[in-house]
Amino acid sequence: MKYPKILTIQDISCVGQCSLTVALPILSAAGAETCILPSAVLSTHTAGFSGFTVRDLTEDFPHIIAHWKKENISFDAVYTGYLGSGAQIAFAKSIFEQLLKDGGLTIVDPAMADNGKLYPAFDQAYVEAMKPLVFGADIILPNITEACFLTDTPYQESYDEAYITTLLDRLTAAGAKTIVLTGVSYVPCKTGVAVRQKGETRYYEHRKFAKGCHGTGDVYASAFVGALLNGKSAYDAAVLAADYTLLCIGLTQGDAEHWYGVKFELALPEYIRMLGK
Ligand code: PXL
Repeated sequence: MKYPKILTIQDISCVGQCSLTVALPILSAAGAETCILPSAVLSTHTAGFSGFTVRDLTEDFPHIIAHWKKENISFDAVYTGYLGSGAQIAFAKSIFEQLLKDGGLTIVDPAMADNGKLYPAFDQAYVEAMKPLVFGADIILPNITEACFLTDTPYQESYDEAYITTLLDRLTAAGAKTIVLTGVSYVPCKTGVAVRQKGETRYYEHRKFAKGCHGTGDVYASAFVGALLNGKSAYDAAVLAADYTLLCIGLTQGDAEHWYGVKFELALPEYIRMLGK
Protein backbone atom coordinates (compact mmCIF):
# COMPACT_ATOMS: atom_id res chain seq x y z
CA MET A 1 0.00 0.00 0.00
CA LYS A 2 1.54 3.32 -1.05
CA TYR A 3 0.28 5.77 1.55
CA PRO A 4 -2.23 3.88 3.68
CA LYS A 5 -4.73 5.71 5.84
CA ILE A 6 -5.13 3.92 9.14
CA LEU A 7 -7.38 4.58 12.09
CA THR A 8 -6.17 3.46 15.48
CA ILE A 9 -8.55 3.37 18.44
CA GLN A 10 -7.00 3.33 21.90
CA ASP A 11 -6.52 5.56 24.92
CA ILE A 12 -4.17 8.46 25.45
CA SER A 13 -2.13 7.82 28.55
CA CYS A 14 -0.51 11.24 28.82
CA VAL A 15 2.55 9.78 30.58
CA GLY A 16 3.67 6.17 30.31
CA GLN A 17 4.66 5.38 26.71
CA CYS A 18 1.79 3.15 25.73
CA SER A 19 -1.31 3.13 23.54
CA LEU A 20 -1.65 6.25 21.33
CA THR A 21 1.60 7.93 22.38
CA VAL A 22 3.32 4.82 20.97
CA ALA A 23 1.05 3.91 18.05
CA LEU A 24 0.94 7.38 16.52
CA PRO A 25 4.71 7.91 16.18
CA ILE A 26 5.43 4.32 15.13
CA LEU A 27 2.71 4.21 12.45
CA SER A 28 3.76 7.65 11.22
CA ALA A 29 7.36 6.45 11.01
CA ALA A 30 6.07 3.53 8.94
CA GLY A 31 4.75 6.06 6.43
CA ALA A 32 1.05 5.73 7.18
CA GLU A 33 -1.42 8.55 7.51
CA THR A 34 -2.43 7.87 11.08
CA CYS A 35 -5.85 8.94 12.25
CA ILE A 36 -6.81 8.45 15.87
CA LEU A 37 -9.90 7.88 17.93
CA PRO A 38 -8.92 8.37 21.59
CA SER A 39 -11.01 6.12 23.81
CA ALA A 40 -10.09 7.95 27.01
CA VAL A 41 -7.55 10.38 28.40
CA LEU A 42 -5.62 9.14 31.43
CA SER A 43 -2.96 11.04 33.34
CA THR A 44 -0.82 7.86 33.19
CA HIS A 45 -1.38 4.20 32.31
CA THR A 46 -2.90 1.97 34.96
CA ALA A 47 -0.10 -0.53 35.50
CA GLY A 48 2.07 0.70 38.35
CA PHE A 49 0.99 4.31 38.87
CA SER A 50 -1.60 5.00 41.53
CA GLY A 51 -4.23 7.74 41.64
CA PHE A 52 -4.35 8.24 37.87
CA THR A 53 -7.16 10.31 36.37
CA VAL A 54 -9.45 8.94 33.63
CA ARG A 55 -11.76 10.83 31.30
CA ASP A 56 -13.84 8.40 29.32
CA LEU A 57 -14.65 9.64 25.80
CA THR A 58 -17.33 7.08 24.86
CA GLU A 59 -19.96 9.81 24.69
CA ASP A 60 -18.07 11.47 21.85
CA PHE A 61 -17.81 8.30 19.75
CA PRO A 62 -21.25 8.42 18.01
CA HIS A 63 -20.76 12.09 17.09
CA ILE A 64 -17.26 11.53 15.73
CA ILE A 65 -18.41 8.48 13.73
CA ALA A 66 -21.42 10.37 12.36
CA HIS A 67 -19.21 13.27 11.29
CA TRP A 68 -16.73 10.99 9.53
CA LYS A 69 -19.59 9.25 7.70
CA LYS A 70 -20.99 12.62 6.60
CA GLU A 71 -17.54 13.59 5.30
CA ASN A 72 -17.20 10.22 3.51
CA ILE A 73 -14.05 9.44 5.47
CA SER A 74 -12.93 5.81 5.31
CA PHE A 75 -9.80 3.84 6.16
CA ASP A 76 -7.52 1.24 4.60
CA ALA A 77 -7.04 -0.33 8.01
CA VAL A 78 -8.42 -0.03 11.52
CA TYR A 79 -6.31 -1.14 14.47
CA THR A 80 -7.65 -1.27 18.01
CA GLY A 81 -5.66 -1.42 21.24
CA TYR A 82 -6.59 -0.69 24.86
CA LEU A 83 -10.28 0.25 25.02
CA GLY A 84 -12.20 1.50 28.01
CA SER A 85 -15.49 -0.39 28.10
CA GLY A 86 -17.83 -2.86 26.45
CA ALA A 87 -19.62 0.09 24.86
CA GLN A 88 -16.39 1.21 23.18
CA ILE A 89 -15.78 -2.31 21.90
CA ALA A 90 -19.24 -2.22 20.28
CA PHE A 91 -18.43 1.14 18.66
CA ALA A 92 -15.13 -0.27 17.37
CA LYS A 93 -17.06 -3.13 15.79
CA SER A 94 -19.46 -0.72 14.10
CA ILE A 95 -16.48 1.29 12.80
CA PHE A 96 -15.12 -1.93 11.24
CA GLU A 97 -18.48 -2.35 9.53
CA GLN A 98 -19.07 1.26 8.43
CA LEU A 99 -15.76 3.07 7.90
CA LEU A 100 -13.46 0.50 6.34
CA LYS A 101 -12.70 0.66 2.62
CA ASP A 102 -13.49 -2.43 0.53
CA GLY A 103 -10.73 -4.95 1.18
CA GLY A 104 -9.56 -2.96 4.22
CA LEU A 105 -7.82 -4.70 7.13
CA THR A 106 -8.94 -4.95 10.73
CA ILE A 107 -6.34 -5.62 13.40
CA VAL A 108 -7.19 -6.16 17.07
CA ASP A 109 -4.81 -6.20 19.99
CA PRO A 110 -7.10 -7.29 22.85
CA ALA A 111 -4.87 -5.33 25.31
CA MET A 112 -6.69 -6.43 28.44
CA ALA A 113 -4.47 -8.80 30.41
CA ASP A 114 -0.95 -10.07 31.08
CA ASN A 115 0.87 -12.48 33.38
CA GLY A 116 -2.28 -14.51 34.02
CA LYS A 117 -4.37 -11.51 35.14
CA LEU A 118 -6.76 -8.94 33.67
CA TYR A 119 -5.58 -5.31 33.84
CA PRO A 120 -7.10 -3.48 36.85
CA ALA A 121 -9.90 -1.78 34.85
CA PHE A 122 -11.36 -5.00 33.39
CA ASP A 123 -13.58 -7.91 34.39
CA GLN A 124 -15.09 -11.04 32.82
CA ALA A 125 -17.89 -8.99 31.20
CA TYR A 126 -15.22 -7.03 29.34
CA VAL A 127 -13.66 -10.29 28.14
CA GLU A 128 -17.04 -11.43 26.83
CA ALA A 129 -17.55 -8.10 25.05
CA MET A 130 -14.08 -8.38 23.49
CA LYS A 131 -14.73 -11.80 21.94
CA PRO A 132 -16.88 -10.65 18.95
CA LEU A 133 -14.36 -7.90 18.10
CA VAL A 134 -11.43 -10.31 18.23
CA PHE A 135 -13.11 -13.13 16.36
CA GLY A 136 -14.42 -10.81 13.65
CA ALA A 137 -11.02 -9.22 12.93
CA ASP A 138 -8.60 -10.11 10.13
CA ILE A 139 -5.56 -10.22 12.41
CA ILE A 140 -5.30 -10.50 16.19
CA LEU A 141 -2.33 -10.07 18.50
CA PRO A 142 -3.14 -11.65 21.85
CA ASN A 143 -0.52 -12.56 24.43
CA ILE A 144 -0.90 -15.95 26.12
CA THR A 145 -2.95 -14.57 29.02
CA GLU A 146 -5.38 -12.88 26.61
CA ALA A 147 -5.61 -16.02 24.47
CA CYS A 148 -6.55 -17.95 27.63
CA PHE A 149 -9.27 -15.48 28.59
CA LEU A 150 -10.61 -15.43 25.02
CA THR A 151 -10.85 -19.23 24.87
CA ASP A 152 -11.74 -19.96 28.51
CA THR A 153 -8.51 -21.91 28.88
CA PRO A 154 -6.76 -22.11 32.27
CA TYR A 155 -3.57 -20.01 32.24
CA GLN A 156 -0.29 -21.85 32.78
CA GLU A 157 3.02 -20.24 33.75
CA SER A 158 4.97 -22.92 31.97
CA TYR A 159 3.78 -24.93 29.03
CA ASP A 160 4.86 -26.94 26.02
CA GLU A 161 4.18 -26.78 22.29
CA ALA A 162 1.01 -28.85 22.67
CA TYR A 163 -0.49 -26.17 24.98
CA ILE A 164 0.29 -23.43 22.45
CA THR A 165 -1.20 -25.53 19.63
CA THR A 166 -4.35 -26.01 21.73
CA LEU A 167 -4.61 -22.24 22.30
CA LEU A 168 -4.18 -21.53 18.57
CA ASP A 169 -6.71 -24.27 17.69
CA ARG A 170 -9.26 -22.85 20.14
CA LEU A 171 -8.80 -19.30 18.84
CA THR A 172 -9.22 -20.61 15.29
CA ALA A 173 -12.32 -22.63 16.20
CA ALA A 174 -13.85 -19.47 17.72
CA GLY A 175 -13.37 -17.62 14.42
CA ALA A 176 -9.88 -16.08 14.56
CA LYS A 177 -8.27 -15.68 11.14
CA THR A 178 -4.61 -14.69 11.33
CA ILE A 179 -3.22 -15.04 14.87
CA VAL A 180 0.00 -13.49 16.15
CA LEU A 181 0.44 -15.03 19.60
CA THR A 182 3.06 -13.10 21.55
CA GLY A 183 5.27 -14.00 24.51
CA VAL A 184 5.60 -17.69 23.67
CA SER A 185 8.56 -18.86 25.75
CA TYR A 186 9.61 -22.51 26.00
CA VAL A 187 13.00 -21.96 27.68
CA PRO A 188 13.93 -19.35 30.31
CA CYS A 189 16.29 -17.17 28.27
CA LYS A 190 14.23 -17.18 25.06
CA THR A 191 10.81 -16.01 24.00
CA GLY A 192 9.03 -15.56 20.70
CA VAL A 193 5.92 -15.24 18.65
CA ALA A 194 3.75 -17.94 17.04
CA VAL A 195 1.97 -16.91 13.84
CA ARG A 196 -0.94 -19.02 12.62
CA GLN A 197 -2.24 -18.19 9.15
CA LYS A 198 -4.33 -20.37 6.84
CA GLY A 199 -3.76 -23.42 9.03
CA GLU A 200 0.04 -23.06 9.06
CA THR A 201 1.94 -22.13 12.23
CA ARG A 202 5.42 -20.59 12.26
CA TYR A 203 7.39 -19.72 15.37
CA TYR A 204 10.05 -17.01 15.68
CA GLU A 205 12.21 -17.42 18.76
CA HIS A 206 14.57 -14.73 20.03
CA ARG A 207 16.44 -13.72 23.18
CA LYS A 208 14.49 -12.80 26.28
CA PHE A 209 15.75 -10.02 28.52
CA ALA A 210 15.82 -11.01 32.19
CA LYS A 211 13.68 -8.01 33.08
CA GLY A 212 10.58 -7.26 30.99
CA CYS A 213 9.35 -3.70 30.42
CA HIS A 214 5.88 -2.24 30.58
CA GLY A 215 4.42 -1.14 27.24
CA THR A 216 6.22 -3.62 25.01
CA GLY A 217 2.87 -5.04 23.83
CA ASP A 218 1.85 -1.69 22.33
CA VAL A 219 5.27 -1.09 20.77
CA TYR A 220 5.15 -4.59 19.30
CA ALA A 221 1.59 -4.33 17.92
CA SER A 222 2.19 -0.88 16.41
CA ALA A 223 5.46 -1.94 14.78
CA PHE A 224 3.70 -5.06 13.46
CA VAL A 225 0.86 -3.04 11.94
CA GLY A 226 3.32 -0.57 10.39
CA ALA A 227 5.26 -3.40 8.78
CA LEU A 228 2.09 -5.04 7.53
CA LEU A 229 0.99 -1.79 5.87
CA ASN A 230 4.37 -1.78 4.13
CA GLY A 231 3.50 -5.01 2.38
CA LYS A 232 5.20 -7.51 4.74
CA SER A 233 3.50 -10.86 5.31
CA ALA A 234 2.07 -11.45 8.78
CA TYR A 235 5.05 -13.64 9.67
CA ASP A 236 7.66 -11.20 8.33
CA ALA A 237 5.92 -8.31 10.09
CA ALA A 238 5.86 -10.36 13.31
CA VAL A 239 9.62 -10.97 13.03
CA LEU A 240 10.43 -7.34 12.21
CA ALA A 241 8.30 -6.08 15.10
CA ALA A 242 10.01 -8.52 17.48
CA ASP A 243 13.46 -7.37 16.39
CA TYR A 244 12.48 -3.70 16.78
CA THR A 245 10.89 -4.29 20.20
CA LEU A 246 14.03 -6.10 21.38
CA LEU A 247 16.11 -3.09 20.35
CA CYS A 248 13.77 -0.85 22.35
CA ILE A 249 13.96 -3.07 25.43
CA GLY A 250 17.75 -3.16 25.13
CA LEU A 251 17.84 0.65 25.10
CA THR A 252 15.73 0.77 28.26
CA GLN A 253 17.54 -1.88 30.34
CA GLY A 254 19.46 -0.65 33.32
CA ASP A 255 17.45 2.55 33.84
CA ALA A 256 15.44 1.84 36.99
CA GLU A 257 13.72 5.24 36.79
CA HIS A 258 12.24 4.28 33.42
CA TRP A 259 10.14 1.37 34.75
CA TYR A 260 6.89 2.52 33.12
CA GLY A 261 7.66 2.17 29.41
CA VAL A 262 10.29 1.55 26.73
CA LYS A 263 12.49 4.10 25.00
CA PHE A 264 11.10 3.18 21.59
CA GLU A 265 11.78 6.64 20.11
CA LEU A 266 15.54 6.04 20.14
CA ALA A 267 15.16 3.07 17.79
CA LEU A 268 12.71 4.65 15.33
CA PRO A 269 15.49 5.38 12.77
CA GLU A 270 16.39 1.67 12.85
CA TYR A 271 12.70 0.72 12.46
CA ILE A 272 12.47 2.87 9.33
CA ARG A 273 15.63 1.18 8.00
CA MET A 274 14.20 -2.26 8.76
CA LEU A 275 11.17 -1.34 6.66
CA GLY A 276 13.54 -0.61 3.77
CA LYS A 277 12.66 3.06 3.63
O1 PXL B 1 -1.87 -1.63 26.46
C1 PXL B 1 -1.33 -1.21 27.61
C2 PXL B 1 -2.13 -0.15 28.29
C3 PXL B 1 -2.68 0.89 27.59
N1 PXL B 1 -3.40 1.86 28.16
C4 PXL B 1 -3.61 1.84 29.49
C5 PXL B 1 -3.08 0.82 30.27
C6 PXL B 1 -2.33 -0.20 29.66
C7 PXL B 1 -1.78 -1.29 30.44
O2 PXL B 1 -1.88 -1.38 31.61
O3 PXL B 1 -3.27 0.83 31.58
C8 PXL B 1 -4.43 2.93 30.12
